Amino acid sequence: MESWKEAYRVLAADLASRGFDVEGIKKDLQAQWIETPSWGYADSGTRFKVFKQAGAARTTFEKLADAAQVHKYTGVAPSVALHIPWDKVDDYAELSAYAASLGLKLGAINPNLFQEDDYMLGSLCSPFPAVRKKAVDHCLECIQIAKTVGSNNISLWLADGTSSPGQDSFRARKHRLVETLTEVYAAMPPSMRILVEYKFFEPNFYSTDLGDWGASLLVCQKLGERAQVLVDLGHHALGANIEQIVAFLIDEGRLGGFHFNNKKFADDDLTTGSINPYELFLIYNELIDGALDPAVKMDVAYMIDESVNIKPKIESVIQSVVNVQEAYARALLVDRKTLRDAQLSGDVVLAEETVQRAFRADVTPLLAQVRAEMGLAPDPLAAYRASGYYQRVCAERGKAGRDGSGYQGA
Ligand code: RM4
Ligand code: MN
Ligand code: MN
Repeated sequence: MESWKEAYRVLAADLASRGFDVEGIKKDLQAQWIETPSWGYADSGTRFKVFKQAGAARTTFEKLADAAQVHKYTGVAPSVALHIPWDKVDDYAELSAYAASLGLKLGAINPNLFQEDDYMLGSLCSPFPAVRKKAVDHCLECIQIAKTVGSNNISLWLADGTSSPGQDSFRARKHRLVETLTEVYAAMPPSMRILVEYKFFEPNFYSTDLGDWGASLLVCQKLGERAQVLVDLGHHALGANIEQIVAFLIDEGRLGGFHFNNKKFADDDLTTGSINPYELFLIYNELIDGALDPAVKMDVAYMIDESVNIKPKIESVIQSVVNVQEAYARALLVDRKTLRDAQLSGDVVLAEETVQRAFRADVTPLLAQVRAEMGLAPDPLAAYRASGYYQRVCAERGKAGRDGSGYQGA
């Protein structure tokens, strides 16, 4: 018998004896849905250098083929987010049909409003009416694309801000933003929503028009119910309590989605869970707490937003998906009754221990069992590595390059 099976038997027996519904936990884990980013499969880098990798996807079609590998081995990554114009194609219906042929759906459409000269002073907040119109038109084009590919999420990150004190009026920019986004919002069909991301700095370093969750929430509240806040884990100052922000947004019915990644310093876009898995777990702890509250309405899009610069891209995305699964699995093992009783009796130590006990659990055998029941191999990364896909695409797409074990020579 494979060793994880015995470990699973012991874990399941322990959980059942502590009153957990093991079958329910497995169902929750099987229903998990983590969207991966098209841009995670293509070459990317820093402002210093892009190290081109053999095997990196060169076209949107290749990005989808790679995303399909992540779904094939994890079973929980069935959709792919697109960035327009990075993923511009002539025929979106054809792209959508190709995705379907791979067992994928096209997910959030991200309008790119930060790479043209016209946007030097901003896009939706620009002082120039013609530039604002151009930015609105691009968002409207993205709404059309979303309709064509059957996606219900427009995911907006705004690079707008100012670089020098006095450059522009903060309040005028705020008014322009609400005005332009009102036009965008009005063009969305009732099934569609806009996810409004925030980030505290960069590319502007004096002010950012959507700099924190408060600014995003405020704008969403002005737009309407189908405007919700998107939390990118890299977009906060060091030390910010992201799980509390998540809890507040859940409570207001305005948590629209996540961009999962991890940071050491700022918007580092590292593999999710690679730096601070405890934070990711505590976020899932709040998500489950919200999901269990009948007074709360939640519809959250779980997406990865990473820039895979050094590691082989598909492997890095698989690592992220698995780390997100692990965080969710651990958070499902929090003894909620003990936690609540400890909180209400002021037993701070027991409350913390209850949370930490779940975090310390080894959920590998539980996830292996979940995968086995989905007809998957117990270890997605090992199964992907054994498949030979990477070697195949390296041969097809480029010169000899890297594999997981190091540089192979040019
Ligand atoms: C931003 C933000 C957006 C991403 C762009 C490229 O920092 O995270 O979500 O689309 O980068
Ligand atoms: Mn993001
Ligand atoms: Mn970012």
